[in-house]
Amino acid sequence: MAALAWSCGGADDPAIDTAGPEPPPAAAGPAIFEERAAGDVDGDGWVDLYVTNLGSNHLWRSRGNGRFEDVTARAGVDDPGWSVPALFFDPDGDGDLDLFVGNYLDFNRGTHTVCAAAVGDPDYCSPRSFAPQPDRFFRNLGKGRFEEATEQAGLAGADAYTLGAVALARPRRSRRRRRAATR
Ligand SMILES: [Ca+2]
Ligand SMILES: [Ca+2]
Ligand SMILES: [Ca+2]
Repeated sequence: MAALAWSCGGADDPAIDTAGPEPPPAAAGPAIFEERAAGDVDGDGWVDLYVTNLGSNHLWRSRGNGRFEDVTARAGVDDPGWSVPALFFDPDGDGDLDLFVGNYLDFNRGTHTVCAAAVGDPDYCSPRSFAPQPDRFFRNLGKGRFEEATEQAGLAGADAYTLGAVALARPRRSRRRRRAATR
């Protein structure tokens, strides 16, 4: 199964207001689109799409006719925090794409504050003014259903200001090479 992820957002993203120190939408309100990852999570041959947000993320399942349906709740892959990178990959090698979601920091209308620039004007606060949010790992149980396995993956407690992620795959050795290596 193929997987793909790429970045966007930032000052060039029309969805992001960079005109002043206005707070972002509340977590329950309209979300700021951050990134997306693409991969066939249910093995039906059609590439599905995971979109991260400041607020709820969304898994869009391709119906195969150019239309998508929101299966986030059914799949169990939402995250309410400020999610930025997302990766589909298969670290357990079972053929089903698992999902990593990286979270940035705890920034919403409730935690928003205005800081002062060096000249005294109101400005955005440094990222270090906010607490980092934990990353999440979701294991694909098959047919597009997931369970959170952050702790089992060894990622629990690794809070960081995550803005990017890369998955490195180790080539699988052939059965003959594995037998040779154990002799
Ligand atoms: Ca699919
Ligand atoms: Ca989120
Ligand atoms: Ca897997």
